[in-house]
Amino acid sequence: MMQIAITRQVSPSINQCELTYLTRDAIDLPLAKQQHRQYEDCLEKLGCEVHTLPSEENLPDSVFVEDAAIVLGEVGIITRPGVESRRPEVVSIAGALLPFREIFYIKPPGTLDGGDVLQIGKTLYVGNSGRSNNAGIAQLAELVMPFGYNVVGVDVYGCLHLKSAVTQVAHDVLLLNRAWVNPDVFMGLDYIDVHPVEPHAANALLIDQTTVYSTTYPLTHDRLEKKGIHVVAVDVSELIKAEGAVTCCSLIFLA
Ligand code: CIR
Repeated sequence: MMQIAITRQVSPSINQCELTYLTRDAIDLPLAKQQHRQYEDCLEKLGCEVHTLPSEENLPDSVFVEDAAIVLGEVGIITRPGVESRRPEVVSIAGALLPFREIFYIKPPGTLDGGDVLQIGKTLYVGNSGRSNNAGIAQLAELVMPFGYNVVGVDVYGCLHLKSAVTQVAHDVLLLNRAWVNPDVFMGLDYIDVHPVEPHAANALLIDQTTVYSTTYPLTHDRLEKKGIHVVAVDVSELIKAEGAVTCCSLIFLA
């Protein structure tokens, strides 16, 4: 079995990206591309076989491949993103997943962004965010039930996606911002709070025993290390301006 990471090169139109909670700040395209390549190198060093899709000129947010699909051990779910401008992104992602998984689709009126889905074992926590609606969450629950997954809807407030508010940093440890999500939802799991001056710091990407983490949040990084979390830092500052972070730039699964 190989660990596969699907990524996509940064779109030349990334400066037209969707923004919800951030104000627009010019993105340096060459630097964004360079940071993205370093992110891919990091995934490779951690043992992933990186499959990079070519950039999509007219899809500004298409580097954020996480939102287009949910890849479980048994099956792939192609999402229906909550914003119209991102819906065409799923076509090529479905093509990229087809060799590896049987594919199912979220259909109208459902909407779902992969950034709202946090998988912990056989539980899928799904953010009831501005992007994912009840119909989308219900469809997901029905699709994954035959494979033994339990879907738990989670309220998020004040941030884009569930995984802006909480991610996994070790087998039984989460990193979260409790202003954006209620920690009580995740019973039985331990958690680390982001540093109060770094509200956006809850997005981390756990690959095996290593947590890929943005250099933008040094105070929270410190907290992770003090708790014994093994952290590898990557600079994705230009992608953060597009309201993305480390989980959203890849789809990682075993095949
Ligand atoms: C958007 O608003 O959809 C993009 N600008 C950012 C998406 C980030 N995705 C993620 O965190 N999963």
